[in-house]
Amino acid sequence: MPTVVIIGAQWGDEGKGKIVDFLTEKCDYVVRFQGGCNAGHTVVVGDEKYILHLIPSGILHKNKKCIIGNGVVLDPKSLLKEMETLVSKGVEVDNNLYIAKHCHLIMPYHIAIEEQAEKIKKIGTTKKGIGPCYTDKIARNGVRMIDLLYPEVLKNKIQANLEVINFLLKNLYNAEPLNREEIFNQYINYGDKLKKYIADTDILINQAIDSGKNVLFEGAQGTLLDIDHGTYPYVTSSNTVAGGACTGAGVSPIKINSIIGVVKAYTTRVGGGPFPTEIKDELGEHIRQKGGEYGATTGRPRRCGWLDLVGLKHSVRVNAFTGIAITKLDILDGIDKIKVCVGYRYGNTILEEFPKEIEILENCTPVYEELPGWRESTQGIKDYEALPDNAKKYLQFIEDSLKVKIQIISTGQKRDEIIIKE
Ligand code: 2SA
Ligand code: GDP
Ligand code: MG
Repeated sequence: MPTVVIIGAQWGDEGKGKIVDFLTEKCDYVVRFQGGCNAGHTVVVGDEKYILHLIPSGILHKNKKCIIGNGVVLDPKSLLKEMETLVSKGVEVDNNLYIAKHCHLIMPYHIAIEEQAEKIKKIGTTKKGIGPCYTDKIARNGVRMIDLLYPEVLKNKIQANLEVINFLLKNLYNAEPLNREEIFNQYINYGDKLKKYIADTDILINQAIDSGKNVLFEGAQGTLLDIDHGTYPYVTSSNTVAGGACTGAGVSPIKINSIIGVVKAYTTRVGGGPFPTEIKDELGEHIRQKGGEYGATTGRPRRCGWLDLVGLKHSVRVNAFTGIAITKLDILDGIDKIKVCVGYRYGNTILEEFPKEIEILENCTPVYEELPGWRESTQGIKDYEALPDNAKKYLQFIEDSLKVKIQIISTGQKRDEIIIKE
């Protein structure tokens, strides 16, 4: 604190939601800065499970301000549904939520285009329209939150965009064109419902930082899914790395104090793309079942594998983590021998750095070190000293390899199943 960025160090689903919720206690503001409702951040409080998609995971705490920053792509329909679900569970979503005037909106045509594009180029996206929305943003065709309050602007943008999209849908994909009026009316209606939340969030966040408030930036997806630094083209369409917090919220890098990388004790990936340490036998299935490794947004089974230090070293470099939070250590309980990937074998060479070429990554096989597992349960342990010796050795091995301090160890889904090690 006072400003901390939380980043997924692998391919997402590391347990960022749990860590953000835990750290929110000490924060005043929680800010999402990239991605959209593709994210699924799970927080378990008591017996209640919440899955946050667009709303920052800090929302479950009273008197904290939650901000959807300009770097987010926002689907108003999805946001309204999420707000409704939270309110129905007794969570306050009112004047504690702010939405950037200049965040871009996911439109029905983004989802329609992605639906078709995925049939041809199988990335394994969440089909939430994320890529096509960022495409429009970069091509300067985007519809932004504030446009909902200016009907003429909104109408013109929808009309111009639909001319192209409907041409593509009809002639390229042989799919149904979309109705301009319908979309316009729908989005004007969203504007009515959401206008009270629209704000100059960059001003709000900077004022908060300058007046000494604690601000937490909540990353979505993970470093290896970053549009620039991930396993392109099998990535999401935003900057998931720590630098994304600056552009996606309007905050200078000199105002960031710490960056915590969230590292799952093993690796998972959902969607297509290379995954050198994937475990394809029954042990992979065991981890999937025990770890509940199913997409928090789509329900898709996640691919499971061993910890990959080559990918993590890349992640440490591009983010400069000041600390690490290890999650889901408990899922490894009872596994006899735990493998850790320390290099990649590619032809006759051993690679120590994560390759940029997808074709190389696809043909790498992992070089493993094997560490002894532990029989005891670590679930719910709150005191570092109470961990089994071999669990401590595993953590030490990770810390020594990555040269970053492990500050937090999560040992269960619940808020208080956590070890603070500083
Ligand atoms: P997209 O939809 O354009 O962002 O998809 C591009 C790739 O990014 C991956 N991606 C994710 N990976 C892990 N978790 C995500 N959130 C959900 C979750 C995913 C789900 O929490 O489980 O429910 O399936 C997420 N969002 C995007 C995606 O799988 C593609 O590989
Ligand atoms: P996120 O996208 O990074 O927030 O992660 P997800 O919510 O998609 O997936 C992480 C899953 O692991 C969720 O079901 C969490 O409740 C769960 N989880 C987080 N930390 C732990 C932990 O230490 N142990 C166990 N067993 N589950 C955890
Ligand atoms: Mg997730």
